[in-house]
Amino acid sequence: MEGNVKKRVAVIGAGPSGLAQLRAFQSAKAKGADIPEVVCFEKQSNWGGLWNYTWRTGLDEHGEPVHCSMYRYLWSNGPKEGLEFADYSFEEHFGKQIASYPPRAVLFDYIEGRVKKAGVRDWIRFSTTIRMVKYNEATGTFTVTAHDLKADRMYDEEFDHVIVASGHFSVPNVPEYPGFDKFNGRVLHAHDFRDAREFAGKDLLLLGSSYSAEDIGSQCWKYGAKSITVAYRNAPMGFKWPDNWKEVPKLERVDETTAYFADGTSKKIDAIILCTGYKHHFPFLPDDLRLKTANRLATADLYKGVVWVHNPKLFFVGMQDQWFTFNMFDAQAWWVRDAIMGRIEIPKDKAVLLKDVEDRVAGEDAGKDAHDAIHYQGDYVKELIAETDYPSFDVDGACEAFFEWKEHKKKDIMGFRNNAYKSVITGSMAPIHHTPWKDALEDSMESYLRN
Ligand code: FAD
Ligand code: NA0
Repeated sequence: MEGNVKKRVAVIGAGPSGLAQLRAFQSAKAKGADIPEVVCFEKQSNWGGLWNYTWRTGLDEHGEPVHCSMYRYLWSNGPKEGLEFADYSFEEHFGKQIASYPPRAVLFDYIEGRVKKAGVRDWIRFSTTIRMVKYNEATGTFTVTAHDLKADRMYDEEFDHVIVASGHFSVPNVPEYPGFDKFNGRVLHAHDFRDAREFAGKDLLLLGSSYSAEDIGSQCWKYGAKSITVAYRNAPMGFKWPDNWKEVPKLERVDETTAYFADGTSKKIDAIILCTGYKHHFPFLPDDLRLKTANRLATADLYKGVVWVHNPKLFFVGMQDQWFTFNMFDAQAWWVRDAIMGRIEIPKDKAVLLKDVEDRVAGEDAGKDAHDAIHYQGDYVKELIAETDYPSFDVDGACEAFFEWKEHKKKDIMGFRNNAYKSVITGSMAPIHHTPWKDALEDSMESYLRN
């Protein structure tokens, strides 16, 4: 766009993806570029997305669905060396190297540190939810309907581009099994889980066999649950679990007190936590703009993983399933910025865009296992950063940290967070944390950073 009339760009969401987008534009501005006017809309009263913890569940103070799916005592489930910003290292932020699996509050502080330094907070309209986005063929612009929740006022504004960065791990996928309506204990989804202490002394049933089941089960174990039973639909997680933890085949039904499984066994339980994943959910996008995709590495309908093939003025950031997170959002945000600023050309021929999506899907499908999937997403990150001025970093080194992490989990699922890895940004080794994860019941930033 350099040299053109100033464009207007709307960014929906100020989580890690939306903030990456703001930082991408700000970094171009800092290098002297004439950037578009960027307005970010965030429905919460603060930035950080999922990392902005709240005790609330259900509806918030304005009657809006609570976005947060995080819980107390959550520590990063992957090594921080896999997600470090290439333009803002942990050492720059904390003034020293820190241990590899920071609790939520520490990562929130890190995310915030970069955007505070960039000075982009006043680009964001907080407590403002986007209700609708419409594309106008005649003008080639989008009408964005925003709701200022504090003033309780709705208004429309025109934008040349919209970037959707509203996340996809907030709206729960909630299956129902026979007997849930009769069960005497609580049935809740992982999205509404907040404090493992609630389940101390209880016999718990978890459904699902992915990260939420693994981590919520581990939290509950750490804070004193009596037993954990995890029912899987397709395959067990297969870790070496503690003695009071069992994986069982699919749940068939429950009655008032007991769960019955596909292998004919049963277990008396006090509560059920549905760790059954999330939905890509965009109530503010009409049919012609709404992304419909499975949670996978190669999303449907996004050229280069970010451009809406049916209207290339619309972008999505962070919609993939995630091995890489913050640094992948950065790679995407820098690329989207350059596409909007005319530094990167998006092919005009829709067939080319569709072919790109098809190839990405085939590339992912060709992988055999998690190892291939990590490489696949690492290669995607490399592909994007090679096309922009995002600082290049050792993506293969980050993949190595993920491979080591997987091995550490296999060896000791309750102890993997006691390991340390080397930063691919600064080259320095993280210290081993002062307290083993299972004994660290207090996880404030102050206690984590005390070496
Ligand atoms: P989000 O963080 O979800 O942010 C989206 C933002 O959009 C939110 O602030 C939301 O309020 C806003 N928004 C949504 N709809 C609207 C609207 N209509 N109008 C205005 N604003 C809107 N990743 C890791 O790297 N390490 C981890 O340890 C890790 N742990 C996780 C634990 C849990 C329980 C979950 C669910 C996810 C975890 N993740 C982790 C993955 C997580 O998805 C990313 O770290 C990251 O938060 C994604 O950023 P995002 O900006 O794409 O989405
Ligand atoms: P997630 O685990 O919430 O992680 C999200 C799981 O749900 C799959 O195992 C799937 O089974 C199962 N499932 C879906 N429908 C079901 C049904 N009807 N009955 C039984 N089981 C059902 O979700 P997914 O999508 O990975 O798995 C769904 C994100 O949150 C991840 O990115 C993860 O990294 C993040 N997270 C991080 C942390 C920490 O950092 C903690 C929790 C979550 P199947 O059979 O399809 O495999 C600490």
